[in-house]
Amino acid sequence: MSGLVEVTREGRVALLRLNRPKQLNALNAALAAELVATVRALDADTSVGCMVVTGSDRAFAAGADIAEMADMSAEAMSEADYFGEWMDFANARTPKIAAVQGYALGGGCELMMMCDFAIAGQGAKFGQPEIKLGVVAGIGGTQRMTKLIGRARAMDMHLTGRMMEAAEALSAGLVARVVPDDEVLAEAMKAAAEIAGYARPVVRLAREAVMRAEEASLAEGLLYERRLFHQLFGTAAQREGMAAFLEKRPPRFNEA
Ligand code: CO8
Repeated sequence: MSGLVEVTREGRVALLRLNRPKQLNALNAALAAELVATVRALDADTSVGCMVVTGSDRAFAAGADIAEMADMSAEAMSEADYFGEWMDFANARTPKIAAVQGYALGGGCELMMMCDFAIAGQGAKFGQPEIKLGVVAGIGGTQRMTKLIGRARAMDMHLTGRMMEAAEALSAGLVARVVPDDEVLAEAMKAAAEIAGYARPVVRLAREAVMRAEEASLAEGLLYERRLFHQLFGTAAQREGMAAFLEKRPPRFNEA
């Protein structure tokens, strides 16, 4: 690991900080590989209940590294399956919260959307400016943004390449919460600690069920959710959670 992603732990929460601040955390192949490998390892670690992904004050990430990509050919892109490994980031079963300050552009906005939800600062700016570079989004921007904010708004973003301010991103549904810039990380860590305090297998199923809504028909999704609900009865988490409520005490999960 070359330090392009700094990892720190606070209890059951892992904080991942992108560490190319001078390049506004532009995502080059080395950073991408390190971030994906880090997430794979943390996802397999049963002592991790939630991850927070963040950048610097100026930028969450200003996109894929333009200098690195500029001279590449289609053949080289395809041969390297450039950014193909991001699927493992998106599919990690441990929840990931994006804590966003400053720019989240291009691949940076896509990275944010690969997290399960985002908490942004009031000064954050979002965009898919690839059109200005003569390309289109490449790690899910046209797909995930359209699911999140609808076709009209996604078209506006991808066809004009304009930036969206935090207040608009909140009302559009691109981010879950907007807080003052200097409170972003604390707010994200607090939410992550809350999630990590719940039963890990149940958190994973809840995440999976919500993600299923993007793929399945309503009838299939409802059935899937109901079956999960049924199957949780008799598990340690359900026994503890419901007993704690009835005994008027806080539940104790993840203590084994
Ligand atoms: N790539 C490389 N370097 C970058 C990037 C980037 N995306 N963004 C910023 N930098 C560098 C700048 O070159 C500059 O470096 P230097 O100091 O050596 O000149 C440094 O970061 C600081 O940037 P600026 O001086 O430009 O700072 P400003 O405050 O003036 O501007 C902006 C900030 C508006 C964010 C501006 O830097 C900018 O427009 N950046 C590019 C944003 C962009 O176009 N992003 C999309 C990139 S394409 C993409 O993400 C496609 C993803 C899909 C790929 C999938 C492949 C399969």
